[in-house]
Amino acid sequence: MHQLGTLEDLPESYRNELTEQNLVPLWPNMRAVLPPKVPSRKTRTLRWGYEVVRPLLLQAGELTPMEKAERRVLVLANPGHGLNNMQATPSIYMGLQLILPGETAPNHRHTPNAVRIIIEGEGAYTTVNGEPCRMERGDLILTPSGKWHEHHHEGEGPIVWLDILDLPLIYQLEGSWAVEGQPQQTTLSRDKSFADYSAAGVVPNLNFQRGTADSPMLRYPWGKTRACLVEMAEHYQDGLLQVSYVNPETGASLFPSIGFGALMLRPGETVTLPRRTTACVFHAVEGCGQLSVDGGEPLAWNDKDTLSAPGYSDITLSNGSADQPAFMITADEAPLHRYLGIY
Ligand code: 1HN
Repeated sequence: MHQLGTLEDLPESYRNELTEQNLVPLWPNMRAVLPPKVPSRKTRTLRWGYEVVRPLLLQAGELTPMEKAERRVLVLANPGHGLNNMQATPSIYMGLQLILPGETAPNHRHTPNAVRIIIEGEGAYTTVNGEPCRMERGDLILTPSGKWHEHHHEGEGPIVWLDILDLPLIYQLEGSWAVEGQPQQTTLSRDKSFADYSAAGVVPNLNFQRGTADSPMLRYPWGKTRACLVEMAEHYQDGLLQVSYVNPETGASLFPSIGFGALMLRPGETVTLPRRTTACVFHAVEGCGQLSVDGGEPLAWNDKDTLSAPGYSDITLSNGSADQPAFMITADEAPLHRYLGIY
C-alpha cells in the first residue's frame, strides 16, 4: 500500500478551519483504521496472577465496606486499552469480586450480560430472577441482560469470583444502564434451572418448544463440564479437548456478544489453538502451564490465574504437569464476530 498524505502536508490555516467545523480529513488516518491484512490490536497478552490479586482484593475488603462498593471488585484492565477503560479485550470486561461472610451485594439489573466463574470459597449463592444459584469452584453462573441479581455469602471465609461482562461493548453502544431493586423474594428452589436441564438432550415437560430467549439454565456446574472433558479424553488420544457452553434448548452461545468454552490439556500436552479473529481470555480452573502468543515469551500460569490474548494470533498452551490434566475456561468475542460476518 502506498503512502498517503499526512496532516503536516496540509497548511495549518486549512487544518484549523477543518477543526473549527468539526471536520477531519480521512486520508492521514485511513491506514491506521484499515491496516494491510491484519487489524491493529490493543489487547495485550497478559496474566493476572491470583497470588498477586488476592491479597489486594482482601485489602479492599478491609478498606471498603460493602455499602461503599455495592460490588467490591478489582477490575482486570488490559493496559493496551487504557486502564481506565476497564477492558480486558475490546468487548470483554473482567474483574475479581470479593464478598465476606454475612455480606450481601444488593439486588439490581442492567443491560450488560454477565457471567461469574467461582474461584474460591463456599456457602455463597447468587439469586437470579428469584432463583438462588449455588456458587461452587469453577461453576459458571449466568446473569443475562435485564435479569435481577443479588449475591449472598453465608459461608465462612472470603468468596471470590471472576466476573465477565460485555460491558465495554454495551457502554460503547451507549446502552449501558442499571436499576436498583428491593431484595428478591426467592420464588424458586435452589438451582431449579440446572435441575431442569441437568441431562444433555433431555428437557423439562412434554410440551417443550425450542425457545428464542436467553439460556434458561443459569448455573453450569464445573463438575459436569470437567467430567465431560475427562470422558472425552478417553475417546480422543489426540486433538484439542474443548467444549462450548451453550443454551441447552437452542445450542446458541450463552450471550449474543461473548462465547464461553472450557478446555482440557492432557498431562504434558502442548496445543496450538486454531488461529481465530477474536481476542480471548483464559481462566485456569485447575493445573498450571504456559501460554505463548505468536511464539513470543511464554507466560507461566497457575490455577486461579486469568490471562488475555489478542485475536489474529497463534496461541500455544502447555500443561506444566507431566501427570495431571489442566483445565481452563475461555471467553471470546466469537458470537459477535460471527454475527458481523468477520469471524
Ligand atoms: C455487576 O453488576 C456485577 O452484579 C459485577 O456482581 C461487576 C461490573 C460492571 C457493571 C456491573 C455483579 C459489574 C457489574
